[in-house]
Amino acid sequence: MSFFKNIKEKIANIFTKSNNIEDIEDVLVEADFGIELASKIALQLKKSQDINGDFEAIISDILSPHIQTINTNRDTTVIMMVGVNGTGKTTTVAKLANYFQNLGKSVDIAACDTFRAAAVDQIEKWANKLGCKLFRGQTNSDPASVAYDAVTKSQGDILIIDTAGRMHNNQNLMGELQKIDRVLKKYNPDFPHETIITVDATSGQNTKEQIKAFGEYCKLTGVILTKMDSNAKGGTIVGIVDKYKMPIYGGGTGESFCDFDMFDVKKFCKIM
Ligand SMILES: Nc1nc2c(ncn2[C@@H]2O[C@H](COP(=O)(O)OP(=O)(O)OP(=O)(O)O)[C@@H](O)[C@H]2O)c(=O)[nH]1
Ligand SMILES: [Mg+2]
Repeated sequence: MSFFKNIKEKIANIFTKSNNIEDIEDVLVEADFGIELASKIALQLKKSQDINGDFEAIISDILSPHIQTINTNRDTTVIMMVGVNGTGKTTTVAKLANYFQNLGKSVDIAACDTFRAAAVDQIEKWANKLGCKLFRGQTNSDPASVAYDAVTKSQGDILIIDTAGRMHNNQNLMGELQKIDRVLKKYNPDFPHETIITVDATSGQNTKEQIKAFGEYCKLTGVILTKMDSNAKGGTIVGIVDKYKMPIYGGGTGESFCDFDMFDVKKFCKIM
């Protein structure tokens, strides 16, 4: 089923019954578009003669300019994954590693979630499965020193840094993230080339708060949407892109390292 099929069906139903703009707005708000964007889209659809085509075009217009691929045409591309607890960072590290390996790139991983032994075990399993070199420290060691060690020793085409999940309103933990970022920049001012935030597609409007808060501590360069296979309602990513105009790099659709793709706007927006 397409990501937007449910919404389209609900909107089409309203059109056959009442054509009431407030009802359309309600469907979009319920689908996590956010009130402002929902009103804007509902107003545009009000005049529509072709609800399917027009809805698809509106979504496509918002997303298309921001759907991008990650540039890896450098000697070493350093990518740092950040995000709130459980949003899918570690799984996405594995997914990206697999994706880049399939493009013929060698990928190293830095296990900078040193807070939990289980976190290092989790990324180590992925690294072994994928044949990636892993840089790791002891449990509770300084994540910034693991990052520094990795960045000085990595010989991969790409180095992906996994970080611990943190609540965006926890200043201490956000400060530690800044420290990793600082240490990388000290080694090379261009590092990390990408700081990608994972957002859980089912988290709705809270994701905007997450992006705002993480963006205050490190320069976010893109978003990866995770858990698109679960009961995500579709609007989250549209709302984020509309508000922050940031690149969206792809989406996770399951728990395996294969369950990922860079966004294809046509496929993503197709509502029939
Ligand atoms: N269905 C589904 N599950 C996912 C997806 N991505 C991650 N998960 C699951 O979500 C849970 C959390 O994923 P992790 O990758 O450990 O998330 P994390 O952000 O690294 O978590 P912390 O390190 O604890 O902050 C795991 O059970 C994953 O298997 C996805 O795209 N779809
Ligand atoms: Mg993790």
